[in-house]
Amino acid sequence: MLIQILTLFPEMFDGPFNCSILKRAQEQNLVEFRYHNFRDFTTDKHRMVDDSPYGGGSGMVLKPEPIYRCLQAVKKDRPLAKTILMTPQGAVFDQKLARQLSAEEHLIFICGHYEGFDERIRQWADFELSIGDYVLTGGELAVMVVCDALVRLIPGALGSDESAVRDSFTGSLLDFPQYTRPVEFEGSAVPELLLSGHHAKIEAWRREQAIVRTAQRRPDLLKDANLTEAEQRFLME
Ligand code: 6GU
Repeated sequence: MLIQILTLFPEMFDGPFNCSILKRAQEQNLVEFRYHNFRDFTTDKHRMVDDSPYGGGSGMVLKPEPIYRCLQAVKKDRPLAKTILMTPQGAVFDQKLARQLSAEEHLIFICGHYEGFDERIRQWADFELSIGDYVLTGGELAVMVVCDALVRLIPGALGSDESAVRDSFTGSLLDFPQYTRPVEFEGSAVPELLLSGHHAKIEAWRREQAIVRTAQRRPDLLKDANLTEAEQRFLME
């Protein structure tokens, strides 16, 4: 998978994209990131990427030309790449979108910055993404979140002992509680059942815990959770 990122701040990606699973996925050639600074596509001597808004008002607006030229260059040999504009006005990113995007061969992300961008930029994107209802100073951190979530879903990105199959949200349930050694710590013990070796009982307990936890913390997720009738009755009790 090739992910190309149009950004004024490519250096922001240095640390986060060179650790842990993202680093390993690149070393295994499962994903390649290329960064393009659209300031390099300006033609004026001040290399201006933004300007004041028509109609007045405070703040600066990203100009269309540098982003257009950058996008043309990036898409030249890959015209079918999906282009995604990062903006708080976009569709809110979730695990389902992460799964869909992880199956793409090639993605292009455009990071907005400053107060906004010229409206004409919108038409060059296939869709717009947000990572939630709060305002970031730019799309870079949002792209990192999106890329982290989708790269770990590429087959082979997680080791055999890390599994994306039973993640929270894959079945729309939150994770069950997990424990590791020691069996007792500061007066707090690991549930007996987990030490019993009873795999079927442990699986049943985990499923029940996940359901209860989801009902308590995120009841909105239950509608997509495919609960059995018995589980639904259990929740009503
Ligand atoms: Cl994609 N961009 C910005 N600037 N703020 C955001 C966002 C994106 N998603 C949530 N907040």
